[in-house]
Amino acid sequence: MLTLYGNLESGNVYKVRLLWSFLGIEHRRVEVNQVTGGPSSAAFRRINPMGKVPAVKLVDGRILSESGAILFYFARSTGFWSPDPWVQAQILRWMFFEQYSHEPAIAVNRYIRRFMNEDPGLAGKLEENQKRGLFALSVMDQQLLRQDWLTESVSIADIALYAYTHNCNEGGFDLGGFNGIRRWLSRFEAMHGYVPQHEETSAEPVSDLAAEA
Ligand SMILES: N[C@@H](CCC(=O)N[C@@H](CS)C(=O)NCC(=O)O)C(=O)O
Repeated sequence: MLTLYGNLESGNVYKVRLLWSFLGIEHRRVEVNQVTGGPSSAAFRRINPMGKVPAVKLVDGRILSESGAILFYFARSTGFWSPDPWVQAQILRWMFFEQYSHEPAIAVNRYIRRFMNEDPGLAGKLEENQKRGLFALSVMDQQLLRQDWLTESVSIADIALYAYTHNCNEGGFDLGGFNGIRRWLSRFEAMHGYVPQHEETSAEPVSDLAAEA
């Protein structure tokens, strides 16, 4: 069975759990939590030298990390990817946008506000990320006012961007004025196989990473 290293709080891990849930792919999850430093531990770095979750152990023992690479690997022959090179490029375009313009502002502000007690030394960072995050949301909203999904049909780009958009209020972002995004969130959550972030999807969750490494 596939093994997923990560935790329920991580949006990057949630992307993989969402895709697998839509595709009906079973896995076991080994708890590795960024709030307690799990990804940078020596034990986890033996599994993923990049020191980040998610990471996936395939059934043949190979390890794959980086949420976008994992999404591609499991979606490549499904409807969440496309045989058309132009559409493939559009999917990648939104996924790269997520990694550079969306997640570093929106997910980071959520993390600061939820787990760092709004450290006053981070006020400037929160403010700068607020501007960058609102810009990223406005770019998504413009696209989603024109069409149902980020590309011509639902894809791993929607999964990648759903993960940190659906709970962006936790980072201080208000979706009140973003009608395109709000309708897209409802459409996404109505899909067969959708699972809320904190609902366990692992057949066999494991809490002891040391015993695994
Ligand atoms: N680009 C990576 C980012 C992964 C990432 O930042 N993961 C966080 C959890 S959401 C992490 O492992 N943080 C631990 C750390 O930075 O020490 C991906 O998309 O998978």
